Amino acid sequence: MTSRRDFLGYTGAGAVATALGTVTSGVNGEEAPRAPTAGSSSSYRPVRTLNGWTLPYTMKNGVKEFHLVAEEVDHEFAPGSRAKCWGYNGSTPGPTIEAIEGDRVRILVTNNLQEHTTIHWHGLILPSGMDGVGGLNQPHIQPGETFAYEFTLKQHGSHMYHPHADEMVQMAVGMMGMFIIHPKGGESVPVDRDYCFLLHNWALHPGTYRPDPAIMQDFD
Ligand SMILES: [Cu+2]
Repeated sequence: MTSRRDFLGYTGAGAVATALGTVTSGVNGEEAPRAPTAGSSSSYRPVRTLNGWTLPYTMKNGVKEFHLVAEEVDHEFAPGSRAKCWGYNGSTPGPTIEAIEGDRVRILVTNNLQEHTTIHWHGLILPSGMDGVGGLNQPHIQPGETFAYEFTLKQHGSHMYHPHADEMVQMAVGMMGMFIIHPKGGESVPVDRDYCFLLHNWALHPGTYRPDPAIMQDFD
């Protein structure tokens, strides 16, 4: 697995475009490193999600608590080009979750869709019951329900989250987001700016208002 630190080392100051890309730039950023918070062991420079945003959290007894809401979103790809997609908290991709290696996180997931869902924390080392595969290590989150995921971050890196429930449909229509975990003790090289973005393959046919999930048949 490529760690976040390794990834920064590979890319240096150059531009990079991958599904989970991070870009560093030589330009002096205006954003100050974030001060340490209770329960966190280091400061970090907040990542900027291109065409996206970072999910706020609240501290609850040393746990960073986030709240994702799975729901339909009216997404505008370009001026005048809109579609009915699915995402989280009103956007696709969903908001970026940002934390520090060693943090204890609780992520409440409310399902406002009309079918069941889950969230799988792709690539994260965690207890099986938190891995988010519906019907395997947890019951599906039914419409109207909220499920609490809670685990300690045992690694750092640029990761993503997505459902493991009706996967081909739910991912094809936009259900995914990024999960950035900063290294405990800071980056090994100074970072002026830190960007992340998520690429996705959409199929929006003329005369339709919903993305075509069948396009995912070709994804591998
Ligand atoms: Cu995955």
